[in-house]
Amino acid sequence: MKRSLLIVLAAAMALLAKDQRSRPVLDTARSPHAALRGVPISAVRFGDGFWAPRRQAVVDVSLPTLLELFEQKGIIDNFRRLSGKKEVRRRGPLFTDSDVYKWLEAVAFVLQERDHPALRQSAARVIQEIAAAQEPSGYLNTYYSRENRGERHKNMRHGHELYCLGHLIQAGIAWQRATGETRLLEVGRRMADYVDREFGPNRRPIFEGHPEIELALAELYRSTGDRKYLALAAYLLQGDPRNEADVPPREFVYLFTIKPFTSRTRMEGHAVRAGYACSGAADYYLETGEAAYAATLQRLWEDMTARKQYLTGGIGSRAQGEAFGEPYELPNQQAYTESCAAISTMFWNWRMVHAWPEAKYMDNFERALYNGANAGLSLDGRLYCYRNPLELTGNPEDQIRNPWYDTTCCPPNLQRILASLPGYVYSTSRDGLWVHLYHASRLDWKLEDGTVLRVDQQTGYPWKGEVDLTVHPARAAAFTLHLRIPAWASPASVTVNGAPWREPVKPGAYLPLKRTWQPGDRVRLTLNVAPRLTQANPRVRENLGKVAVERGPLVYCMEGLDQPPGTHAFDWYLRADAPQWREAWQAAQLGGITRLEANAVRPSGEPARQPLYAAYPMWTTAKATPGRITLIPYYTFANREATPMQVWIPAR
Ligand code: FUB
Ligand code: ZN
Repeated sequence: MKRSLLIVLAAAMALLAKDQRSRPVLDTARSPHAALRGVPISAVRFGDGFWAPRRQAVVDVSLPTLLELFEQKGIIDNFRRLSGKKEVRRRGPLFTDSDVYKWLEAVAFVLQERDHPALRQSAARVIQEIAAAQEPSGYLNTYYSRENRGERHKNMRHGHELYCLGHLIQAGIAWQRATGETRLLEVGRRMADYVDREFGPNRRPIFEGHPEIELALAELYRSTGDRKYLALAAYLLQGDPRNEADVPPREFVYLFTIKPFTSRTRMEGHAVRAGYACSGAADYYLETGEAAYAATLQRLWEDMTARKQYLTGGIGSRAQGEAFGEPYELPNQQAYTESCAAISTMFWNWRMVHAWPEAKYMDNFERALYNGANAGLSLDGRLYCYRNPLELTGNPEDQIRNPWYDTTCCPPNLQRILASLPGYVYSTSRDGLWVHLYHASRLDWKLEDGTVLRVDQQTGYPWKGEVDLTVHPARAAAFTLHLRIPAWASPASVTVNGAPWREPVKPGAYLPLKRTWQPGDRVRLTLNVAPRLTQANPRVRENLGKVAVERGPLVYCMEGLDQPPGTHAFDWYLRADAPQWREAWQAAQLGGITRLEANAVRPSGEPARQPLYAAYPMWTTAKATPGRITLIPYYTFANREATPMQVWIPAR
């Protein structure tokens, strides 16, 4: 080929790659019912701050070690045996392919931010193994092949076949957006085409017991423009009556999409499945605006947040079925609260805020981000929680953090959410820019009218409540800067170029700063991050008479090893009437935290020496010894040694 032609080709490829890198995590640019559009990961550069060490641990430790474990456990070999590169038995549960795809998606998000040659090369090798394992028909699943080939599409309720495909498609899209390469996406697309060809309303029925593919198909539609993928998502969300024959009634609860999604009236069944189903349904709404979807989504969101969600943003109270419980059934020690379930609420909230830009969705997102999901990854990036309970007895056998789980869905899910975090800070709308999250960062992007815009955020959030934003449009421009004022941040104030903003600053809403912005204009947002006490609805029986401590977006907990020597964490009653907080920045503790101390009392005596039951009053705070208790952010629990932990503390 002529040199000039090669140069033109290379330039065209570079342009295409650049175009892909400018696509956000959720690409609603052409979604007719989206009020907001995402901003690509590549446009937001995080500086030092709360998320920097967490995200660095993902890149340096978590991603490489998980790949090593995939190799050790034979999870990548599962692909090699299909391509004939290795003659080994298949290992792991039937959904292990999805974990590899999620890992790839996380790597792709890292690369969307900046190149990382070692991770890129590792991922490229894994992609080769995956592509080589695909059948000519397009079918690809390492479990339902060879000796299990006859099981294909027969175990639709629990088989995870389309669930795996969903993760493959998402990885393919993220990889294309990171590198411009379409190889992985083509693998996913071929399998999606195979499913579309073989199954559907006028063909064979199909069903996926674990929703996930719906989100992927919606994004595949956005990515390719081919509407058949959205139609397939709609078909799966609507359910096919042919699938309902011989489903035991209790499974209807569990299988969130076996009946039409719009027939759901409450959050129930397996929490991750429900959270993903709602996310996929919100995607479908963003594309179609169907009123029945809007009504169902809002009803379910209300049910979750008013009755079934933990203070940490976690969902799923029961181990049995990894499921939601009854309204207000929110036990602390038994809380199942799978990391993936908290993450599913983040996907859902992100879609909801793009449809209906209300602060409550990103408040809820932020709650799960800083607490329920954040707790899932150890500070060193090597260990993961599958469950994130709100109370632990301190029994070392609990093994709450582990490097590996047979069902290792949570580790790569945590990786992909942290790797993609810059993509969740901003959105645009026709009238301007939306600031959802606060973190030291630089945005280099453009408004929807084409105005080139840079925004610098300087902040020590969430430890500190001040956020300084400097707005640099290329030239003076009239637009609205919408700032999320979290519901907890009372009082909050805003100044622009040093002058108080003219309208009231309402917590729990986006504050629209509408004006003509000059390059260099300064906004200072001040959020009250003083420690606060939170009470649960009295119907949450387990939390009666207890309080939780929050500071900014962070939920706090007590760990036994921080409490006065010789006392048990569970014996203390927080002086809710006069806590007399002391806040201390501890740079060397738990990766750097603001530690809290509060007044508390401890009834005299030793519960371990009391009978199990005795005449009232056996244990009261009437005669009590005062003391000071110590609290640390919940996400740091169980990072030192096995010790009792509690979020909800008896109050006096
Ligand atoms: O079903 C396999 C995995 O288990 C999924 O990723 C999660 O929902 C978890 O519950
Ligand atoms: Zn999980």
